[in-house]
Amino acid sequence: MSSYQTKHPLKFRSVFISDVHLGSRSCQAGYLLEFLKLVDTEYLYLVGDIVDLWSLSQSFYWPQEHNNVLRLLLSKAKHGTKVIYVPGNHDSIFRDYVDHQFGNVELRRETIHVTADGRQLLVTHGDDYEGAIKCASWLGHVGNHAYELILKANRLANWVRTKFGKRYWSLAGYLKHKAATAVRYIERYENALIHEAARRHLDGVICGHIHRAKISREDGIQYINCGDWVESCTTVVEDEQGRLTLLQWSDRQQLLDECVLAQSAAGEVEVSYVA
Ligand SMILES: [Mn+2]
Repeated sequence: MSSYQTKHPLKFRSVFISDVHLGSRSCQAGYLLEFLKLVDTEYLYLVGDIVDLWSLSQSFYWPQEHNNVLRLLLSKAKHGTKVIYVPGNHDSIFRDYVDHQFGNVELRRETIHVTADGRQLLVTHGDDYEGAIKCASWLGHVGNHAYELILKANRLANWVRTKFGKRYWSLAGYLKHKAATAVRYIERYENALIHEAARRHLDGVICGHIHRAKISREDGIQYINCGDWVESCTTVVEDEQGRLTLLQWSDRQQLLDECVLAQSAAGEVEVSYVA
């Protein structure tokens, strides 16, 4: 029935995923499973906040789908995919075990990915570089509870949209997009990471954390944010030539080639959250 069948498997050199938040009610595990099942990749980077231990400690929530995501990741690691896990702030407990190998999964505090065309990219969740911008942060202003509320509203809105056969849409993404303070916060965050890559004489940075997918270039430094799997269902992929592309996986009926939102070659591009 699905036209995915003709596309099996989706072959990439690398896939970068962040901010999945397994164990939280907002996690879009179903979409992620759907995507991961179709993917065949040499490298799979888990760029932090894969499991949401903050959320789990407040209320335990672990449906079968969330378990299936972990099982699929481990099975990929077992069957030849090089899986590199860079923990974030919501799964920071795993930072105590970095530079160890768990089964076939490699744990790193942060790491350097070398693209097929030889560029060196810093892979980090990103929360470490928040320090300087924390005081004025959007999250600081709105607070975690308000954010949770937005995510709840988003779930409700999408439930209604599904009933009417509409595509998935991100309310939190939309609101963040609208808020001027959020824009300033995002800019500061991006600049902090670009600055860090430049300081280390690297070609760019791949991060997550702020749930805002993007591929851009600033003063010759590439900024790549994987986005998330609680609102926007985005991922960054690298092909055999080293080209990095942002994908959005939010519509079951949508073909992958229609999901391609941006190509690094095209310059600065962003995911549009507004349906
Ligand atoms: Mn984070």
